[in-house]
Amino acid sequence: MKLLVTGGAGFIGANFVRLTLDTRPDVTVTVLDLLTYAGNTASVPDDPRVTLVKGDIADPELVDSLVREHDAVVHFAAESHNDNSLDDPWPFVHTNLVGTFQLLEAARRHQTRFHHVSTDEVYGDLDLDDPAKFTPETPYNPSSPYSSTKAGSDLMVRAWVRSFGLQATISNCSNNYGPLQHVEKFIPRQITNLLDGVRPKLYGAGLNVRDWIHVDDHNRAVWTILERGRIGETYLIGADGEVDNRTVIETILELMGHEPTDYEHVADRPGHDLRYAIDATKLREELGWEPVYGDFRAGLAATIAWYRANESWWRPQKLETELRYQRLGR
Ligand code: NAD
Ligand code: TDX
Repeated sequence: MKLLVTGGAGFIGANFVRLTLDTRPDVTVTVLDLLTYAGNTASVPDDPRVTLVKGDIADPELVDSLVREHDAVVHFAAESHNDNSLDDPWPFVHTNLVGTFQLLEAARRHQTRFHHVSTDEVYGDLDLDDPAKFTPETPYNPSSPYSSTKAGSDLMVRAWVRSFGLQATISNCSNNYGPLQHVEKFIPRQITNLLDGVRPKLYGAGLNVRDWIHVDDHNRAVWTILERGRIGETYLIGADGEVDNRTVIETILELMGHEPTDYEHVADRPGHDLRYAIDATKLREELGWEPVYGDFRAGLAATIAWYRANESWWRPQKLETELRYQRLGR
């Protein structure tokens, strides 16, 4: 099988390529990635079964020629950081909407199996005491330029399935953690701050809840859906990992040998979503997927160990990232 993986030099896509090499000996992978600030060639395995093509998913000729040569597309490429989308929404419109459009058109022309990777943020947020979780029936209600462009891309995929018979599936996953995540994101930012002797930064009061899942559990679910998912269906991916941000920071501090209170409060994110929570019943019952990483604390400890051991991977991103946060006042 020849697989085209967009965004395969980013966090989740690169972990997906690694998992694929480890578990699918019959698959070869082409990574299509623009290598933006978030893409890293060091994340793409140096392996004869992997080819890296540097290019834009919004480039119609390039996308057409690549999709034509592959059996399936797994679409991870996106502008993915909420804080950046509040600063400058345009790259989000370009990549998440126009880029997804060009991929869908190519997949339509060549009748190529397509899996679209999306986020739980398309559903907006939940109150802290709401017993409900997001389900595939929850109405779309995105809050940020990031989540609104992801929502738009999901809706295009659904329309291309219905109008053109595109062989597509969609997954909406909760917050991922694990190795190879850019240091702009919450968990790696705090770990690498501490390694640099800088106090972790908590937005607002830190009561916001995220539903954490290990990146390998997400990617195993993507493979499950690619192989056994019903065409046209949306599957929510989550591992019942709800934790508030303050507890995450306190746990990181403790695991790294600091006082759990040794962090600072910084300005809150405008429009900050309060809580995300996924009901993954459909994925579990229909496709038999189960997460492997049950213990968030153990997963965090392993992630801390990875950042400690891989400073050469994250160091080149760190200064620029913190300068950007300084400008945003966070
Ligand atoms: P990331 O920012 O780490 O990686 C994105 C990759 O896409 C980068 O390698 C970047 O260079 C590439 N890219 C950006 N614009 C491109 C373009 N125009 N053409 C080609 N490549 C381009 O993101 P991530 O965290 O790995 O997220 C991957 C996908 O998973 C995204 O679609 C995101 O919405 C979704 N998702 C992420 C999370 C999470 O917690 N990180 C959770 C749920 C869903
Ligand atoms: O320094 C920080 N301090 C802080 O308190 C940062 C960077 C974040 N936060 C908070 C904001 C969020 O409540 O931590 C939480 C997680 O923040 P992010 O890592 O920026 O993730 P989030 O905004 O929840 O979105 C993530 O999950 C869903 C991914 O970035 C998205 O791509 C994915 O769709």
